[in-house]
Amino acid sequence: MGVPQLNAIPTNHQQLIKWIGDWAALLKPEGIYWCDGSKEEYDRLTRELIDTGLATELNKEKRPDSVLFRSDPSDVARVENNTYIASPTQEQAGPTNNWIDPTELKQTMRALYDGAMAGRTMYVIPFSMGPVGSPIAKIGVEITDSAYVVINMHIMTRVGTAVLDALGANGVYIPTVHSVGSPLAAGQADNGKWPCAPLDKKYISHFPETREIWSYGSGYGGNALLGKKCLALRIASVLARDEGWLAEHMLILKITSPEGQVRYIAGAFPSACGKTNLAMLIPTVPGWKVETVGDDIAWMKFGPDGRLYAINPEAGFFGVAPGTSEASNPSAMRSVARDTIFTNVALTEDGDIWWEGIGYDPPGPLTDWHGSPWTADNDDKPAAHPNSRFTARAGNCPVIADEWEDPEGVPISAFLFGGRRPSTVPLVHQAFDWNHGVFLGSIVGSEVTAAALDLKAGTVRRDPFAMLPFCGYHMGDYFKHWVEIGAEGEADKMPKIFYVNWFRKSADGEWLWPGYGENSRVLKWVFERCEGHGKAEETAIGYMPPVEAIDRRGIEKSVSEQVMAELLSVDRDGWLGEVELIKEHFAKFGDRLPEVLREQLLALEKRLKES
Ligand code: O2Y
Ligand code: MN
Repeated sequence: MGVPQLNAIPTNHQQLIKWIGDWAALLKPEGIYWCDGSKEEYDRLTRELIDTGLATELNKEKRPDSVLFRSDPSDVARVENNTYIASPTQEQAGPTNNWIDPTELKQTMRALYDGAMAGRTMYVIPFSMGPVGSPIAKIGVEITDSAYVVINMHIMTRVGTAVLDALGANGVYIPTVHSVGSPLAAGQADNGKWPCAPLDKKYISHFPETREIWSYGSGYGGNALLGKKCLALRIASVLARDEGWLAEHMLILKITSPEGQVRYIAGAFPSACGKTNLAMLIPTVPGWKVETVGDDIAWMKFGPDGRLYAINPEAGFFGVAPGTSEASNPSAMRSVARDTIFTNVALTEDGDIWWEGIGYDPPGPLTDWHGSPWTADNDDKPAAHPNSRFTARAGNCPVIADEWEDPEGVPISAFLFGGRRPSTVPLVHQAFDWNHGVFLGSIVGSEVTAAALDLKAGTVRRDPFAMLPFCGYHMGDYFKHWVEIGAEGEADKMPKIFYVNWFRKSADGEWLWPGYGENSRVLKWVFERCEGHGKAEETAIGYMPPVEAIDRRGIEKSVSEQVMAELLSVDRDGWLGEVELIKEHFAKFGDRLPEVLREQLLALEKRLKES
């Protein structure tokens, strides 16, 4: 006997209906429910999650229409070691991805999926990455046994009937399968406990050739909301390579000058470098305005005028809570004032949320992310998990740009790359041309602290284009794709490329640059360079602003002329050391490293030696 349909099948797409039926036969859920994306559906599922004890309803006065979830301690972040790019050969996945033979991986996972949804509902989520019907958008369908995933997908993507209408009877969709990997025996229930499988049974698998995503064992974030990192980056990067566009780990911001001139800038930064803060920055330079188009992912295609147009494929923000405050990001604080799903933050006695770095002391005893009592004396253990999150609607962001849902996208004038570099890398420098910019993207990295990872303090962890965990194929071929995109475009219509570093420190370990809203001073120079009138000097590493070209009005005391000169100096010896590190980094890509990048490195070395 087939699995019961809990509601009417809302599509004539026979291949999709068959695909759902085939998976239901393997997963053996109690019933199949097709999501319509309505508010009624969101409210009903949220109510069920509250009633079963998995979610806590927050104080309606303080945090309307918002809930808090606490995940299992084994399920608190993306699991990079359990994330696979299962292309036919290991060479196709390249040296930066975990690889398992796709046939073997599918066999292992099919065994895990057999009966995995017992006692649970199988939700079918039709979703669009990007405004429904946009020429840049893509449709996906996620099967999941997690109502938490459904409500998060409601916020992070466009879900439901409109998507099925756009798909029609024969449209193309990306099939994605997710199970928390915790089947229920007859009469058994979760009883408020977050369902997931142990770490060694978690699999986040991508099959680039067949454009499939199979996820098992985790209910958290990027492992489970399959539209985000899995589809919009890992699988989309493969589609972009094959179809001639770009799928990037980039924020998109709109900047308006006091004269009303508008430019759009996209920026790639490794995770935990303040991307959401930069996307929502409040400029300190008088008269300038910054608005948000996206905070994490950009999809870009050439428009009819030969410029690159970007959409934000997402509809919400899955932001890190700790450190978000009125001081660091007031717009994010407004975005989470209502309609928000919080995961793993702390709960106050009066039913509101709290996290480390929220900008005020805990208002009293808390319940921590484990669900245990917490007081300020427990400060050796954080009350909120360091990777605790908010899922907030982009439409609730007070600085969301009017055109954030424009199906045609916005024309990009500049790309920013950056990482955390306490030394060597200046506040800002500009690539000489596109290929030099690709070189800058290919060497993005952050210095790691002693505690992080298994690396020596001071080691630079390279994260090319901030895509290290997100590129669905060989990174050397990805560099080649960037070179080819540049060759396809007309030089004067392509975005100008910049490398920024907000994290430079002095010899005594003090931050040299105040960051946050003050970064608008650098954005202003970037804007002026795009307009063709920003002052710049040619140096061995690229074009750089002379000290007076960065507007310091109002911060002349905290960032003196001398400090500015240090921030904008070329550390010749540091860069010569960097060249040796880049050689080691490039060696990993063997003969798949484009010759152009090898030439860029040699040219940099030559310029430095001659300087
Ligand atoms: O840990 C997770 O599952 C989320 S990771 C994430 C979420 C939002 C935006 N970016 C990231 C990231 O790791 O780059
Ligand atoms: Mn990200």
